[in-house]
Amino acid sequence: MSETRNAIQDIWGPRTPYHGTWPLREDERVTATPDHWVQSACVLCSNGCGLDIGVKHGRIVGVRGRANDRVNHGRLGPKGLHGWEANHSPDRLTKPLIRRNGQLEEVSWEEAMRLIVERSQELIRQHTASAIGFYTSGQLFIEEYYTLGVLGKAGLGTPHMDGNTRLCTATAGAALKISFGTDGQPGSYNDLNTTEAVLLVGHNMASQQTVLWTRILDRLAGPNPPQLVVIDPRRTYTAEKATLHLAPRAGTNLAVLNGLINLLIEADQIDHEFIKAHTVGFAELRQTVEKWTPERVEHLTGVPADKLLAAARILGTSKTLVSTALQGVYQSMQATAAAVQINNIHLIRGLIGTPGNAILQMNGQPTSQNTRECGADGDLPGFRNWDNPDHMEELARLWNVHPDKIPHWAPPTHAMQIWRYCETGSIKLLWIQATNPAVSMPELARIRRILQQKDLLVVVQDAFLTETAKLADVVLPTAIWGEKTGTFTNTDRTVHISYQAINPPGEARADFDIFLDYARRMDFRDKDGQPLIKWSTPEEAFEAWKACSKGRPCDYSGLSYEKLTGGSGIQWPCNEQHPDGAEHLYTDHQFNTHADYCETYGYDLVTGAEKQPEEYKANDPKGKAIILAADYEPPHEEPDAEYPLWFTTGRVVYHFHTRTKTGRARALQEAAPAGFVQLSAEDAARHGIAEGDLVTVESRRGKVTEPARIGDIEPGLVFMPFHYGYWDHDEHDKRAANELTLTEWDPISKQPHFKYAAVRIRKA
Ligand SMILES: Nc1nc2c(c(=O)[nH]1)N[C@H]1C(S)=C(S)[C@@H](COP(=O)(O)OP(=O)(O)OC[C@H]3O[C@@H](n4cnc5c(=O)[nH]c(N)nc54)[C@H](O)[C@@H]3O)O[C@H]1N2
Ligand SMILES: Nc1nc2c(c(=O)[nH]1)N[C@H]1C(S)=C(S)[C@@H](COP(=O)(O)OP(=O)(O)OC[C@H]3O[C@@H](n4cnc5c(=O)[nH]c(N)nc54)[C@H](O)[C@@H]3O)O[C@H]1N2
Ligand code: SF4
Ligand SMILES: [Mo]
Repeated sequence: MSETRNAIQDIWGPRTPYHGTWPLREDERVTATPDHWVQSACVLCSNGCGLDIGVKHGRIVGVRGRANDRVNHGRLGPKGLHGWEANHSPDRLTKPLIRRNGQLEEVSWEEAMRLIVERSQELIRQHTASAIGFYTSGQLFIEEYYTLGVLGKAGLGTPHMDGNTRLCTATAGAALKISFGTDGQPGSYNDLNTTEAVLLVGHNMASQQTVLWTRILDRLAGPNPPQLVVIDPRRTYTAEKATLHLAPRAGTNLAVLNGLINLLIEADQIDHEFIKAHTVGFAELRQTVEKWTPERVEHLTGVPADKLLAAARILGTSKTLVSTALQGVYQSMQATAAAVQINNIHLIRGLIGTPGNAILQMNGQPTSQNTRECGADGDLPGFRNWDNPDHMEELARLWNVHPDKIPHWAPPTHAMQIWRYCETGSIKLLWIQATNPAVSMPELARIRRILQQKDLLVVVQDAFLTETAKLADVVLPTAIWGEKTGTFTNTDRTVHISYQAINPPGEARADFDIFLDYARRMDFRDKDGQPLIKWSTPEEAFEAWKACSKGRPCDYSGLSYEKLTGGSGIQWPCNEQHPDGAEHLYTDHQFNTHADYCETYGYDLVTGAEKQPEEYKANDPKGKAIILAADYEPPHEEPDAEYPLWFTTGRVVYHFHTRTKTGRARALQEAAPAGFVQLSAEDAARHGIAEGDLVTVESRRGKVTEPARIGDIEPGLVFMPFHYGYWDHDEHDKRAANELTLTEWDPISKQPHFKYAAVRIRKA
């Protein structure tokens, strides 16, 4: 056993003040000396740190950061250094399972696949392919999503395919599309090296992207440190380092952001020339934010007027700015409307497309960018527009099918609606891959009920017998990271290759091979009677995806497995014009809003109503960015006499989601073995609760009991991490935060609201 640091105690590692270059720091943790190293990247958050997997006698024995990678320069965080232990957990699934007489029994792959294929064919005969739904992930590889996207859209022709990315980064995609015409992050992580100010909204970067945070820590320790504005109702690790921490009431982001924009306009700290030459919609923004005076913002959000003024001064006077948003925005009220206001701050200040300026509408999951790019969520591959007949024809040509085969008569079904269709019985086969909705979806009692519905065949494709798999009718055991080859893309568009290092256990198979097997057995054909899916290896699938992405913003055509091997990850677009990738999009301030190129014709930000193509074309922004304003609306559920407290949920640094991996890595699980209820000293005192006392938290939908953790949170607000399901716990003792959350979603991105609900508490 050797490690370059104990990352459990020392989360971020030693400071090396930033003076213009990144000193080498090759973080490593191995339990034995590897016989060889295999190139990969970390899949335990969206940062996508480059790493090598150490292998000895066919087992993973550790990892080390890749010093030459542009993302992390060798650095790794606690999850990256420890998470791989889950690969060798003794409770990995090794055989397919089918439910018989109420019990899951081991069967052969032949039997399991035959059951899925026979049911699919029967449903298509009786009801059309619309009786089949896919709920996929933000944790597979490009090659897998693309294969899935093609077989779902051009093979089956079902509109019901989305990912858990709906819970994660649907709002990031929506906000980028609305402002700039298509998805795609305008800036880069490297902008943090020089920026004068950083705005983090609802994003606990110190905990959730620990390696990215070390860049900020090193800037703070160096000359010319950036000013840091953090907007979060809790005093997080991130907020602790802030120049200015604004702690608004849950669900009020839009009021705070409108207040900030109002102050920027009032102080005339805006770029009139840029606004005129490169944007549309400014007048309406000015009108909408006008009434959000600091006093009004303070009254509604609890953010003191002088703090708002101070924050606006930072945002208005710094010559460069990096802004990020994450779940405190995306999973809260008016998610897309608020995320778009962050884009608007950059647009009215003209801070985009140049070094030091970045908007990071953050991703969360390691490969959620690719779910969106490949159209395995409610999007079409290559950021194409389902409402644009030319885009549909392009896809049909690529896949050699008739355009009408590809569902596009309405927007693709979003995940919340897919679950609703399962509930009402119109979807009769739900195929779940690499996600654990029995812990991660809101309102778990409802989700368990749906999963157990008699006329719904539930297929779960996972490496572990999760809470969801336990309720499935068919369980397919899969290979995971390290056991299969593929590529994926992080938040700042950096594409990495991850090679297979070891064999999967038992009969577990790569998701890629399962999809190919299904496509073969279903005998999907193109227009000429040839097999629809013309690839059989990940590299061939990558080549097919390159062709599909060519000419679109996420252009991969200049990449190859060979080019991705040996050095650093590479950013898209990578093509003839940008042979080594591009740090910034929109360097010429021409945005992707042309009617024939854009991914959406837009929405009303408050109601979510979709705009008609004719309406968009009549006012074609032709490359100008779109400034869209929105006024504040109150949350769907607010505290009242019965449930007097706000409830919010999120993460801790040591665990990833439902802990299927981090709960099986010894040091991570020991560092955070159980859930907790975080509440303010005032609320604790009022209820006679002391640190560590068991607290019962109850909403209209359920109740859970966990120990109290007091402090670092606004009075009136209760926080729980959502990591703790019951796979390693008493089955009957339901303890997940999502027992309490509500089934509501953003009108535009359709992302569910995990960040507010009304609850009451008592000492248990
Ligand atoms: N350690 C760890 N890292 C992870 C993950 C993990 O599970 N564990 N998951 C990855 C994934 S998939 C994701 S999506 C990201 C998520 O990363 P984050 O978004 O940073 O994580 P959260 O803790 O869900 O939420 C962030 C903050 O939102 C705040 N918040 C709650 N309500 C509001 C509100 O109304 N307004 C504002 N401004 N803030 C609010 C919470 O207090 C919380 O600190 O992390 C990624 N990285
Ligand atoms: N209350 C509350 N709920 C939330 C959130 C919140 O902040 N608060 N955040 C939401 C967000 S942002 C997210 S991203 C979701 C995450 O929620 P989930 O997606 O449910 O979380 P994971 O635990 O990452 O589940 C991934 C599953 O995929 C399996 N897996 C890993 N690799 C592979 C693979 O290669 N192939 C296959 N087939 N399986 C694999 C793992 O074993 C695991 O069971 O939770 C959401 N739910
Ligand atoms: S920051 Fe994210 S990608 Fe990097 S090592 Fe940590 S978990 Fe892995
Ligand atoms: Mo996420």
